[in-house]
Amino acid sequence: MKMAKKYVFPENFLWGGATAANQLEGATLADGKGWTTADTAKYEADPKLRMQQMIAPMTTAKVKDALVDKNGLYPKRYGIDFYHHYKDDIKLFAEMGFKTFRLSISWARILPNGDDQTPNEAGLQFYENVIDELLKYNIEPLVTLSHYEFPLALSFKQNGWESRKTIAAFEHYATILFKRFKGKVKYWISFNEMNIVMMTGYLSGGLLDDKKQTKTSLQANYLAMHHQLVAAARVTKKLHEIDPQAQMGSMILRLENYPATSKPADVLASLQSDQENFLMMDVLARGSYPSYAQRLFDQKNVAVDLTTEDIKILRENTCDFVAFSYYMSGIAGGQEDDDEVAGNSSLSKANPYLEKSEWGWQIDPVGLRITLNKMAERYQKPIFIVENGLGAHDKLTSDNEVHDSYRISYLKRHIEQIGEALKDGVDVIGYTPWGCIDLISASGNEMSKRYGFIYVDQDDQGHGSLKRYKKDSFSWYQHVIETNGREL
Ligand code: BGP
Repeated sequence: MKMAKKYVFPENFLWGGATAANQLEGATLADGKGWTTADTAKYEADPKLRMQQMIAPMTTAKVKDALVDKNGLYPKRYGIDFYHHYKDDIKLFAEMGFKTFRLSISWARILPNGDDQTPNEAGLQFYENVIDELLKYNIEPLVTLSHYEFPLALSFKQNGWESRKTIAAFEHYATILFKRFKGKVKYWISFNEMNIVMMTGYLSGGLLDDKKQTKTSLQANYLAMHHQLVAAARVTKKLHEIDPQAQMGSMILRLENYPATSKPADVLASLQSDQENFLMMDVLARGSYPSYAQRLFDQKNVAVDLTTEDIKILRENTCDFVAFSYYMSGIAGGQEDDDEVAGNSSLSKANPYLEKSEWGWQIDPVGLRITLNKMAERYQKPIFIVENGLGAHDKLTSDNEVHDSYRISYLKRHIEQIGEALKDGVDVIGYTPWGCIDLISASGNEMSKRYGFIYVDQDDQGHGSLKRYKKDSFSWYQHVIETNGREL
């Protein structure tokens, strides 16, 4: 192993890995869990079909038949059966030396209809078992309350987060968890990539009539955004009341969009792309809508129902740390008639200085350092990098090995930049690469797009032994953690 130059990772730096319930657990309807939007995302592209298939009663055999293929397997988004493998999987995380593990809780395992008064004990017990197993190895659980899923019954009842009533339902759900896991879970995240609710209206917003980018749906998406913001602040308040030692983080998907050229209009486009990207974090980390928000809403022809009480709750309950996912950078501006289009960002433009992943995501480690510095200045709060990584087609050899040097190279270059950001004075508290064990891809690539240090034998159709194998990156990451980032 080549000695790398010394970095400055703090002794208590939280190295680990990240996952989400609906991409990991499997056991879709086990032990009383209700349907979620993620379980039915197969139909997202065709709302009419979704409505036909999913209208209540949703747990009838007919609906189940529609969702289960002829081999009895759920066709997609149903995980790698962590539900039944969690002990073995956590043992592997511990072997790698994880200090933290990011998981999400499926709301519908706790409250099958989203707003039941009494929780489903079996669901709570499952997460308690997982959390206890992590603590057994001194691994800090980092728990996301809502990661790309929503109880389907509540979508039908009140169109998900478009309804203000969903705030109270979410607060009730979160309160149950805070009480149960008090003293056990120190780090919480309210919503995964909350700034993406504009694009994932159905999946994370629970919006049944999300028609994407149409005028009507955009309005619903912005209402969903505002209600999630208020809900995030409310649960922050609740958490601090119930467990003062615990911390609540807010999380966004971070995309650095560089100006296409040094033309002022392109630089402005890049600035405006940042504003749109940071909007929700600005509210939750600074306590109020930023100065640019109104103009943005006017341009999009949307409005939010901000009340006096919302203003107060947002102001008094800012998040404890800021968190983000980072995979790539993009380009803003560069259009022909740039005066007219300034403010739009174009992700389709390629950056000639960067290579791309197999999925066309532009690999940009320095962009991570830039983002860390920007967020440090903007928020002045501890920063947690809760997703990063390379999705790739991995190949299991006949000796059950996976030679993923490309993944090691990607992660090494990003960790180097975290080291540089630490030297810049940025308070980075942890790093949890995405999909530390192979799981279902969120963008519909099933199992083909893998991120893990651990290979899982399952194909896109859900067939396979589900056996776990260590990839080359497993021992590499183990060494990184062991040397606290000094040897990469
Ligand atoms: C993030 C999501 C994750 C995850 C990751 C990788 O946006 O929070 O859930 O899946 O992206 O995306 P993909 O699986 O599409 O490669």
